Amino acid sequence: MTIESTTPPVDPVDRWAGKQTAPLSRRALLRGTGILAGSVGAGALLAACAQAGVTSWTFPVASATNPDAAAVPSDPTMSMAPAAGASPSAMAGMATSPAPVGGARDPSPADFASPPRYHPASSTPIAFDLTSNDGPGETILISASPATAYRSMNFGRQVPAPTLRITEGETVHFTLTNQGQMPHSIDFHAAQTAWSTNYQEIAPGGSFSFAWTANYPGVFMYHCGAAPVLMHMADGMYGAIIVDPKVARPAAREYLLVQSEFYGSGGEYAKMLNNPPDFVVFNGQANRYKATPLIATAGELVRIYLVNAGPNSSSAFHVIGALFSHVEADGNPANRTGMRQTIDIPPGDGAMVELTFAEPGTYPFVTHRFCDASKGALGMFKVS
Ligand SMILES: [Cu+2]
Repeated sequence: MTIESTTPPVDPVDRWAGKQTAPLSRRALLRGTGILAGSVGAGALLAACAQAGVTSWTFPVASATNPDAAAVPSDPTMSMAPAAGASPSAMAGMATSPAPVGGARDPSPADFASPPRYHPASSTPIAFDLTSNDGPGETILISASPATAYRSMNFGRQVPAPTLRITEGETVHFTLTNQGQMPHSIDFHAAQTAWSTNYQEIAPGGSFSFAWTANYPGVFMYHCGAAPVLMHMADGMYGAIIVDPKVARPAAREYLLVQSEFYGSGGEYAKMLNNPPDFVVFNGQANRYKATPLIATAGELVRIYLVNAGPNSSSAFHVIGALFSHVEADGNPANRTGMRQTIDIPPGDGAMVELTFAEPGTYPFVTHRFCDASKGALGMFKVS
């Protein structure tokens, strides 16, 4: 159900037949929206280069005149390799505080891993408003050590985007306001609505609203679907939706982890196409919860909502030293199964796992695809 629009969506046929078959750089996108021509200094920021027929762009190293940009290490994976194999005792206290890098900010709030709380289903629509953002002010710190900045595109000026938690049967009244310099869109995996009606691109400065109802419980991804989708997703335009079942789950200590990949320093479409990523992260920053472990108590029920935003790699989620007592594929109680050790979450999917730590100690969590864990998809539970 479309409610209102201040700018008409881009024609869906143009969008896929045209833009999708010819990879677009940010430069091309900005030119298309008329931003480059009227933007002083934009040309200096966007240093385009052609590579194997695919255009990508990077931004220059930090300087006094361009504090938004930041240097990117030549091989950011090298200094992260020991994490997965180190002993728990050796890993405790290895935290490094994120240092400012050319104005880069933390990707998402410090408490992002603690999802919004369950609420009983209401007949009153849930308002969920997002802004879409891109451009020079959206540089985030995707790794604290080595300090690495990334020029993001995002919803709500954070990566991952704000979490939507609702209850099965509730209706969401959604508005996207595009504050960026290029078209953006929305795609709620929890919704059942026509792509051609509600998931179309919104021009810069425009806004668009529609309502949808969560008919199924689960853990879902949402993301921008503007072309090229790969770039908008790899640059940070994704978030999580938790749809609780009508009958509330038992009380537990709850966490949310969103796995995703980063390629280069932002907007590097050729790298996104070719793999592999430079960083694979939980909740927007490599090794974030090695620096600040998630806490739990031995014997209590711990529930983790998981989303793999990808855009390219599967997650093999595993907690070292623990077993999942129950798993729900897609986070749906209809898919509930018993004990599992490692669960596969393809890009664009979600899951829910429950576990109980047997005794106090430190328990790493990883994707058991260890090339990705070694690139930052590693965190710790500190269990008292
Ligand atoms: Cu977008």
